[in-house]
Amino acid sequence: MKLQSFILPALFALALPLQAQQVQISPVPQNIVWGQKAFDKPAAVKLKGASTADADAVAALTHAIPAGKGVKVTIGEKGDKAVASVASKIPSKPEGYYLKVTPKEVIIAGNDANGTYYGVQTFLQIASQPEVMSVEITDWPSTPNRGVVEGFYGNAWSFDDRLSQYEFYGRNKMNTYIYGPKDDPYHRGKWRELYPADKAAEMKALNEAAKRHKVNFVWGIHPAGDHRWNEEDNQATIRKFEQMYDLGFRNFSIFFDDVFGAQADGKKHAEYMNYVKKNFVDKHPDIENFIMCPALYNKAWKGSFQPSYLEDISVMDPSIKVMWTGNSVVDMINVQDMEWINPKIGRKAFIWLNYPVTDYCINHLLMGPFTGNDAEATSMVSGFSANPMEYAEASKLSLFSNADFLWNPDKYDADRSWELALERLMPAHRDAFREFCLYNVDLGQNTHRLRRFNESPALKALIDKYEPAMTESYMAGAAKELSDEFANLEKSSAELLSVADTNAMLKEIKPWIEVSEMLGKRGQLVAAMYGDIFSGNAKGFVDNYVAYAALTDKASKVASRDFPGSIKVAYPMVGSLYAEPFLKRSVNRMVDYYRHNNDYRLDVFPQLALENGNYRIRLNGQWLGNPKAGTTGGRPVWQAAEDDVNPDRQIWRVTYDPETGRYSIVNAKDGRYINENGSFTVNPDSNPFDAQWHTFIIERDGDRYVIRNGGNAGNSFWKSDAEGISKASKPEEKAEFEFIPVK
Ligand code: 14T
Repeated sequence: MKLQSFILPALFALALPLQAQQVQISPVPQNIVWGQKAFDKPAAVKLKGASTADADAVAALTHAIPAGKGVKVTIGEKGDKAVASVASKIPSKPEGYYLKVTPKEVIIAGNDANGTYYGVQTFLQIASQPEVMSVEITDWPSTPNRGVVEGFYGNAWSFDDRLSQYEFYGRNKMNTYIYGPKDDPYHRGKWRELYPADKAAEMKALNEAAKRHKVNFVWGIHPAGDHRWNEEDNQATIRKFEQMYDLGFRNFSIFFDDVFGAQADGKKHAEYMNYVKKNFVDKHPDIENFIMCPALYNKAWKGSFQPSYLEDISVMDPSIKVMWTGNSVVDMINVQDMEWINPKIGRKAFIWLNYPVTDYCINHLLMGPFTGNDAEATSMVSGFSANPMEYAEASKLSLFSNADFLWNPDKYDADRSWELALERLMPAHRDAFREFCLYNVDLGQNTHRLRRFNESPALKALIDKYEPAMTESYMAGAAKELSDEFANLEKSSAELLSVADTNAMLKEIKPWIEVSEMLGKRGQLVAAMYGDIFSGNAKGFVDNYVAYAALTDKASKVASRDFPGSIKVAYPMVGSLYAEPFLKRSVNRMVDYYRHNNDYRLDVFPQLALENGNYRIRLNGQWLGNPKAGTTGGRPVWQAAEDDVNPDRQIWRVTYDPETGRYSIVNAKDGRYINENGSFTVNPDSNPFDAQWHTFIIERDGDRYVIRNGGNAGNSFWKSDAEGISKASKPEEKAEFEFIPVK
């Protein structure tokens, strides 16, 4: 490790001047040997073998570089006369190819049609440079079925989105597109109905486009919600599949995901699959893939389904592929996952990776490096498809690396692949786009608990370095470096916004870029406030605070997907892991300090509902008390009489945390915290002040107060129940408490 990191840079430094024109090829080829310059970027290619070679491969080549007088390119598949001289060099692997570039000629020889097509794609990457290098490549994919499953809930991709995807998959050597948009009625709700003529024509055109790019369009149906497991519904399935077959589809799937209870019957699913296999697939020998997504599609759910579910479906015809999302719904794939599932289903599972899908965290974009899947796991799958974001163009950043990973997992380097994806997808604004993406990697708190921690490493480093001392003193360096980082985010976002209307990807995610720009501005204001507070510049502090608060409010109102017919509205969240919490903490802290040390313009700050102190809490003339004080039992209860024996049992210490904006409520007698259920948390150590649980939002309503859970405990109001307090299920049930200060 040490040795390598010492020697490698030295080697590269020597090698670079000679090999300046080497192109980073993605996916990374299995074997590649570079030579010297071969020729200048070709303006045309003189083709040999074009009439026998795969027509899509020839079309892809001549679409990029026209046929004519130019560089000699020999093209074909194993067995073709044109490439007979290199036949022994063609790897005998599905979709493999041999590519040789010399000053004299170029040879592209596929082991099969896809191989030739992929050889062309590699050549086009090499030939994109002003000077084209000599090279010899033998290459093939390590994973068989590589691609995408359009399987998210939300607005389905448009026709044009999809056309652009297939072209992109072809270029990046992904060969599979599984069609399962949850919100296409003819896929799920109206699965029995045939596509009407206009929709059928669209589907046909999509399939044909996919084919041209060597993408298997797997047409899928989701009947499981209301299939009655009878002959009538079986036949409705066949009728629908026959319609799709007639339209040209040769790959099919059936989805049973997200159905539960009686509908999730493994025996019925297996019988149905075998029925369709026998009565449809077997009647058409040219059908390539038949895939199913089981109801139990991840290990975490095994306890919620029939214990025999996986065994029941394992009896399906062995040619049927079975999808699997891993250890849980949203999880990266490792060897242990595959070792667990494969024997259970008697075949290699087909991975449905729920990344970069965001239908469960719709306010976030996932633009970070594609990491976390084991290279070794790819040899244990029958296919691997990624479920993307409803933002088709933006998903390409992650899908680029998905393709790279699957083709050659051993050579996959997530960061290198990500950098290259940025360059390929946004060449004219790479640096700006990179800065934006760095702030859009985290998922926020979400039900599936996936987080990504590589948000804005530069900002994170500054926060770690400076924040602890920022409460103590002014450090000019800290203010400047923080301000510069946020200025860079603002500038980068502004650059992207200036071209957003003419760039398909930026247009799609424009609301996030707007929020990023505001985050950049807000960060600079906070850095300025930090200067103001230590120099005693009350006016500057107030002005900057007011600007900050206005921008924060404006950013919170930016919405995405609020077009007519859109399924849900998203409110873009950017920098949710480090940037936003840092700004919030800093501002809360500074405002708290300011409020205690100044009297100029205190009205601009949100008023604290309650000042720190001891209070009695009253409702309907009763007092909240702690009769079991000093034990670990009981709960806060309503008491008609004042506690004369031990008044502290009816006194509550209320403390505001400026960092989180939430209060803790602790009994004055025994120091037990009221928790999110309206009971006690016994041990204050397990309930640190900044805990997400057991701290509350208190709001004023006239001379009464309402209390809400905060953070991880959700946001339900408190209500009064027969005995004490508890969470309200509806806001209307909320109680309005009196807080009476105790001197
Ligand atoms: F079929 C599956 F493999 C699958 O992942 N199904 C859905 C998928 O369509 C969705 O995009 C994804 C991410 O939200 O998760 C699955 O949907 C769920 C997952 C849940 F945990 C739906 C409800 C859930 F409770």
